[in-house]
Amino acid sequence: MNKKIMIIGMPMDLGQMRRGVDMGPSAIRYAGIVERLSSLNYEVHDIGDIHIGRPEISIDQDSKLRNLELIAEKNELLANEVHKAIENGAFPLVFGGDHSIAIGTLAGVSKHYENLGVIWYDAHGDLNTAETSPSGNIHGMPLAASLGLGHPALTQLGGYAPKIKPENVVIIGARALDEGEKVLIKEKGIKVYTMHEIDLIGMTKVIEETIEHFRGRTNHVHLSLDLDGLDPSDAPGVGTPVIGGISYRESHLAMEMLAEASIITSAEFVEVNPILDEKNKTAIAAVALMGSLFGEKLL
Ligand code: 5AB
Ligand code: MN
Ligand code: MN
Ligand code: MN
Repeated sequence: MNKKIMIIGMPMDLGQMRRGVDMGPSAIRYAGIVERLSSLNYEVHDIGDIHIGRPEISIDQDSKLRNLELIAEKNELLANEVHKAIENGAFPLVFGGDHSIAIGTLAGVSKHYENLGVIWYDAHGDLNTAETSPSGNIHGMPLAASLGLGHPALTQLGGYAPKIKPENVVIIGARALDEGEKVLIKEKGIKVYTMHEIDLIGMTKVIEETIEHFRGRTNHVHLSLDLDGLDPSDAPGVGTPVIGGISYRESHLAMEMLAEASIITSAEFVEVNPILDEKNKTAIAAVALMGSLFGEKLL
């Protein structure tokens, strides 16, 4: 794996309605991420946070999307930093913020690769558009937007669309898909491991198959890890918890196998909300998972 890591904080909470997720980057730093990665002999550069400020929240009158323009504008800033990190030969590691930040991360990453793979580790599909969204919350739309589906302010971020192709996406941990998302998954033939498959064949096989799916297709895979992919008992500090999730141990195994295969070339850890958390448990879990993703061994 790339020995240089660029940490980028994206303290944006505009993609949903529960305040506090803007403190995610602080919570992850407080849980010791820089020390953890440095001890694994990485050259870690923390560029700090993208400036979000305290903008007035607004609803786009045409689309009913909450904070559409702001999210697009702030994500342009993130895309630029992610792009710069890759240009500088570093692994971009982004901390959210709600999952709407993935629109910016992917705009920055996919510019560099013809066939970027994406692992979407999440309880949700994040495949809504303005038409299918039950909430108007943009954190439920980043995967659709990156596939080129949805409002142009989101899909055209960075000046090009789509960022990724449906055959290069693997969703892991899904258990709360909206009807419109299910239709889209079938229509586009997106590979999804719901909790049903994880229970049935086990995380080992799920990750083996995922790695196999990307082999020959791409050498660059982005990991977009929403902490609500984990079970709320292991990661309570998230805005949209769903019971029956992936365990802490299964998640470690997944990260270790991905590290072993060394296919991940960029990552983001999102939806950590310290206000909803129990003694920073969720940020601590995120840091431990990043340790495994970057090659930490038990022995
Ligand atoms: B998250 C829901 N599908 O669109 C919607 O946490 C929830 O980034 C979205 O995965 C959850 O509002 C978004 C009901
Ligand atoms: Mn998500
Ligand atoms: Mn989610
Ligand atoms: Mn959420």
